[in-house]
Amino acid sequence: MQKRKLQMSEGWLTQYQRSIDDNATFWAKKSEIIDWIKPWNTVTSGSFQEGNVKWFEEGILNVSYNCVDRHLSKYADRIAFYWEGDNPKHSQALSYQALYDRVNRFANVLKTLGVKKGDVVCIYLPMIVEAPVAMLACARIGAVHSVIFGGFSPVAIADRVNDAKCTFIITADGGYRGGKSIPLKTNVDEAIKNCPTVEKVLVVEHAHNINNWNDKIDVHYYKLAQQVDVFCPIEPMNAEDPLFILYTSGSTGKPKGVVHTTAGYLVYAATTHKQIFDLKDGDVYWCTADVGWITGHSYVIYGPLANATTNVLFEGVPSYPQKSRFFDVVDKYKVNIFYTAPTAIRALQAEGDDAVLANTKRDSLRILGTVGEPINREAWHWYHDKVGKGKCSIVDTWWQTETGGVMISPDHTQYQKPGSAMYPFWGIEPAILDKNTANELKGALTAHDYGAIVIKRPWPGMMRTLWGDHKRYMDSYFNVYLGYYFPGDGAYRDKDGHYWISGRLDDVISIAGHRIGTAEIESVIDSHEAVAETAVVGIPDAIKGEVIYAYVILEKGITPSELLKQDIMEWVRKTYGPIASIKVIQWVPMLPKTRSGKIMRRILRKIAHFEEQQIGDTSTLADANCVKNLIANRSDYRIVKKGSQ
Ligand code: 7RM
Repeated sequence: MQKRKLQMSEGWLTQYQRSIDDNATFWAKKSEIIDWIKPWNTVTSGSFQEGNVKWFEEGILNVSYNCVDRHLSKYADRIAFYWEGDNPKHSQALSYQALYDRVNRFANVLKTLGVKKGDVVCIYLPMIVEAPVAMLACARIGAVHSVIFGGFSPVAIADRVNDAKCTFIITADGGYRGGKSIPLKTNVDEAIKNCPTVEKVLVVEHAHNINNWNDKIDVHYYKLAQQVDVFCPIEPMNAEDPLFILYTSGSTGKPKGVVHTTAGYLVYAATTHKQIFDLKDGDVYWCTADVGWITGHSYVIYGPLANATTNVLFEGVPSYPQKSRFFDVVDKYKVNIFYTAPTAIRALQAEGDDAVLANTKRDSLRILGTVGEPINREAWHWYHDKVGKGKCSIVDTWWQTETGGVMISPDHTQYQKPGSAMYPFWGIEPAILDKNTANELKGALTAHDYGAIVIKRPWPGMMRTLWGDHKRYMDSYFNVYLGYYFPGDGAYRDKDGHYWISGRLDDVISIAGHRIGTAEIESVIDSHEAVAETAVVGIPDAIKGEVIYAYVILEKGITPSELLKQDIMEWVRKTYGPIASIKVIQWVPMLPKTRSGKIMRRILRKIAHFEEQQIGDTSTLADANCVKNLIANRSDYRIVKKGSQ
C-alpha cells in the first residue's frame, strides 16, 4: 500500500458530507459550474421508483456554448485539442477559437442538410478532430447524437441506426489504427443497405479509403463547409432535453440506447472531471478512450471542454509505431493527467520496461487514472511505481455508460489502495445488498462475501431512459431491487469503508474493458450458415481481462473442423467487430437447458472456468447427461508457461 500522504485534505470528505446532508443545496451550488441562459427552478424532482428523475428543471442552456463559446473571452488561444495522428508525423493543435470556428461551420452544414432540433444523428468517426466537432455541432443545434464506436462492423451499426431511426450518418472516408486503414465509409455503405431511415451520409475526408460513392446519399463535408456561414447561433435547450444516446450492451437482447439529458449530465461530467483529476489551470490532460464509449463522451469531450481543459486527442493505439508510443506522446505534450484502461496498462506491462518506458521521461505526470474494469495488483503497481515513478496518485474510477460520470473514485489527496475504487463521489450514496435477501449489508465485508452494489438516490448525471423503451429501463435498473438503482456489478466495502468492485453479476462479458452482451455475440455466431445454436461465456485472459468461450452446435450434416472454427471466428470479427475476441470454440451436441428451454449459463461458465465441482444443482436440467458430455470434450485453453506462475 502506498504511504499515507502528509498533505491531508478535508475537501472531499467535508463536501461529501454536505452533499448527503443537503443534496439539493449542494447541487444547486455546483450547477454554477456551467452558464445558464435562464436559471432553473427546481434542483431535482422525481424518484427511482417512478422512473421520472429530473434535474434543474426549467433551466435553459446550450452545451456547445458551455464547452466552447464561453471560454473565448479568456482562453481563445488556449489549445483545446492537441490532435496526434496514428502516424506520428501527423499532428495538429486546435485552439478554443479554432474549435469554435469548426463547430459553427459543422453546425451550419448539418442545418443545410436539414438536420433539426430533436433529430437523432449517428456519428461513426475515427479519433479525429471532427469527432468532437460533430458532437458539439449537434449539441449546438439541439440534435441528439448517437456515436457508434469506429471498431463496430456493419451489422452492429445497422442495429443501432435502426433502433434510433437515424436519418443522418456522419462518417469519414477511413481512419488509421496501428498503421492500418479502417474502411469506415465502406462499413456504412454496407450497413445502410438495411437502414431504411437513412437519407444522407456526410463524409469527412481523412484516410481516402472508399470504394463507392452514391450521389443521392453521400455528401462531401469539406465541399459543403466552404459554402456555409461561419457563425451558427446556439439553440436554447431545456435542462431535460436529450443530449445524446449511447448504445451499451445488456445481458439479454439488443443493445440498450442509454439516454443522457442536457444540464444534469454536463454539471456532473464537469464537476467529477475537475475534482477527481485535480484539474489545475494550464494542465494538459489526456484520456485515451475512444469517443465511441461513454468515457470518450464524458472525459474526452464534455467534462474537459466545459472546464476549458487542454486535451490530447489520439487517433492511434498504445504501441504503434513503437512500444513506447503512449509515453512518447505524454512527453511530447507534457501531459499532467493521464487516464486509460487496465487492459492497456497490462498490454504495455507485458511488452517489458525496456521497450515501453526506458526512453521516455514522464516527468510531467501528476495524476494517473484507470477505468473500465477492475485493475489487478500487478498492473496497479506497475502503473504507480514504474509509469508514475511512485510520484502520482492513481485514481481507479468506477462508473458506467448509464451513470454518465464517475461514481466511486479515490481522492487524489489521500492514500490509495491498489484495486480499490475507494470513495463514493459527492452526492452518491451506495449500499451493498445481499444478492438473495436484498438486505443491506452494513458491516465490513471481504472479497468472498461481496454483494450487489446499488445506489440509493438520484444524481444529476444519471441516464433518464432507454431510447424508446422506458419499460426496459425500469426493469433492468430499478425493478431489480426496489427503491435502488442497480448497476449490475458486485462489490464489497472493507473495514475502512472503502469500496472494491468485483465485476459484473450478469451475463455481460468485458473484453479489454468493452461491454459485450452474450446475446449479441450469440446471434452473430448463430447467423453463420454452419451454426445451429450457440451459447457464449467469458473466460479469464491475462491482458484483455476476459475473452469469449463459445459452445457451438453445428447444423445437421456439417463436419466440424479447425478450419470451420477459424471461419466462425473471422465471421464474428467481420460481423460484430474485432473487439469480440473468441478464444475457444467447443463443438457440442446440445446445450444445458431447463425444461422451459432456458440455457443454464451458470453451468457453462463453471465448465469453461474448470470449476465443475461448483456446478451445484442440476436438477432442473432437461437432460442430465449434457453436463458430462460438455466436460469430457472441453478445450483446455489454460496454457501454463514453464517457470512462470
Ligand atoms: C466507464 C465504463 C461499465 C462496467 C461497470 C463495471 C466495469 C468500469 C470499473 C469497472 C471495476 C472500475 N462504462 N467497470 N470501471 N470495474 N473497476 N474502475 O467502463 O458502461 O462501458 O462499462 O465496466 O463492470 O458496470 S461501461
